[in-house]
Amino acid sequence: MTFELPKLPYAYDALSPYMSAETLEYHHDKHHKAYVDKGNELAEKAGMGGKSLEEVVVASFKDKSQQALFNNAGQHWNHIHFWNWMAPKGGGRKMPGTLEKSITESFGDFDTFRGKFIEAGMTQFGSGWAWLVLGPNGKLEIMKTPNGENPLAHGKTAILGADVWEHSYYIDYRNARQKYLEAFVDNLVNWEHVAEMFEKGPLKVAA
Ligand code: MN3
Repeated sequence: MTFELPKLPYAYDALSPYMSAETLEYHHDKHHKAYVDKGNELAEKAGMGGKSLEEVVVASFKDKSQQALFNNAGQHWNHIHFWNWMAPKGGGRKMPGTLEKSITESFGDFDTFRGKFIEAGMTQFGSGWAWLVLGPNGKLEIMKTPNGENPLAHGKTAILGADVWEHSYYIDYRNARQKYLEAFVDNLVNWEHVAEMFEKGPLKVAA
């Protein structure tokens, strides 16, 4: 397949004031577009043009000579979902019941989940991502990864991810990553979409 830059699922100013139009213009139109363009070029060169995006992510992670392809394909996957993991008037603890039940069973309560997710983003040194993933026994787990790495590369299924690269928050929050992560959980998360990914269950990727 050819990687394509998806349209944002909302207007550029729809997440304001928690994420500005300026941030989304740069993040989507420049950063994500660059991953798509470079990813297509490298996938073609690697002879992986016929694979699905998920297959390219898994195969290029295993083959260390394809690190550059992995970086771009991984980031393409991450950002496709990142745009959908946010919505206007999102965030907070109002979410579909099955997901709420699983968060409570996995972490004890919502506030513990919130604290652990934010902590993962805060302790990811440098660029990377904080994740909520489906664990092996149906429980939910928190993960963090550097750069373009994602749970998919490790055989896990992400149902929520927060981009903690500086390009995701520096315009709106400068160096205050904590404030950005708090706003992400409290005001931006599209819990409906997280619940949809939760209901779908583990991703199966042949590579
Ligand atoms: Mn990004």
